Amino acid sequence: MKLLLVLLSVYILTFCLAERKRFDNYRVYRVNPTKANQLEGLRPLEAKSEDALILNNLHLGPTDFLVAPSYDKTFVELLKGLDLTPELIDNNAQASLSLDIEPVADANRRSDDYSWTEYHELNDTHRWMQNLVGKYPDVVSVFIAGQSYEGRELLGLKINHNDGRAEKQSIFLEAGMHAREWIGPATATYFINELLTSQEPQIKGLARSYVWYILPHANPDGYVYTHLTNRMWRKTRSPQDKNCIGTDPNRNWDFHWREVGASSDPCSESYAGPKAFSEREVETLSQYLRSLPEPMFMYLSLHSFSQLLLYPYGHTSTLPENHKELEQIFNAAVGAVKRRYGTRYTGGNVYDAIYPAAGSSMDWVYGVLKVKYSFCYELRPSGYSFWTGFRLPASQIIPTGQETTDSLVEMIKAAAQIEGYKIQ
Ligand code: 0X9
Ligand code: ZN
Repeated sequence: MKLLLVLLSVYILTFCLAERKRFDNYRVYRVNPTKANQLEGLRPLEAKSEDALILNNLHLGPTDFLVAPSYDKTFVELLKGLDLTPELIDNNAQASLSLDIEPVADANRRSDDYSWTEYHELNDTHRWMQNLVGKYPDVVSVFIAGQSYEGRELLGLKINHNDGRAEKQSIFLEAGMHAREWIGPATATYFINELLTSQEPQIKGLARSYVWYILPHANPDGYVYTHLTNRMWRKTRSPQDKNCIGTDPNRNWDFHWREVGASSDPCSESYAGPKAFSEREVETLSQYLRSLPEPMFMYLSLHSFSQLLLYPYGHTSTLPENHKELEQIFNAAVGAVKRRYGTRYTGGNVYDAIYPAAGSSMDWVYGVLKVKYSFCYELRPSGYSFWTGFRLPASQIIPTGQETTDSLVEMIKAAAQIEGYKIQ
């Protein structure tokens, strides 16, 4: 029996290792296009993600490329033709990735043994949420916000203190839309834990004043893929034309879909999909959001990275109608995120603060569901190294969780104050 188990483990291990995409001798280059013709010259690379993966959205300004050794020469020559000089950021991507491989989950770990000192696999987090229902049966339930292409559930946690308050509004927090942005889901679960266990009066008040819906993994297939195969995966996992896989779920929402800052090339990292709501994750989540019984007070989306707080819109530089109020809330939230560790956030409306990007969840909820307070955090780290940015060390989960909780407390307080609602 023991031998069988050993053989089985060896088989599983070999299978997984064989499956994992490797980046041996791939180089990471930073390129800084400053002219429109340079940007257009780089555009064809969007369709060549196997050769030169663009690690952020192609736009004017520093952009990191993960380049296969077989394509290195062609890449450098292409840049030369565009009068661009690449900066070498990493000479061997695989060596860097190997350094931050997470410890293999311990099969003997107790099911209530969940921590914020490591990044968790999808099933771990789903199991943890299921267990919370047993621990707080009067307050907690799980909800299924939709399904993924590969048939996984979009499992979330609802927190509702049934204390007789009439007409509570909801706050929906979504994370993990982009698969490789691991700090988002980790911060979402940290925040769940705060809402359930904190003795801090402000947090207790927050937990009781709203009906909370928290969805740590809005793109579960992608997240699993970042654990098993390719740490740098961003999109969903649905097959598309040109033999490419996945759509950017944060470009797939039916609000000014594909108008700007979104690609029509299936191989691009910001592919908007063949049509709005083509992705099962996005379509089912949108239906779920529409179906919620309580009026939605606020929608929050956690991404990483760059330390930005963003509000609508992504498709235009025209500011949303209540931008003065959004700015007021923004100031409260950005002030609070700094309090504990001095973490500096900037931001504003997506279009100007980051880059044009149409079809995000935040914009759809604001524009279609008419939720007045819709925000997106681009969490730690700061800076624009897209190569290291998605690989925030696990030792930063707790500080990120703490400062984001500080920020959310002040953000919601500021929004509630505008509405004349008292959190208690
Ligand atoms: O490109 C994106 O989708 C977001 N940046 S990321 O590096 N996380 O991919 C920015 C888009 C604006 N964010 C939202 N509208 N939520
Ligand atoms: Zn993102």
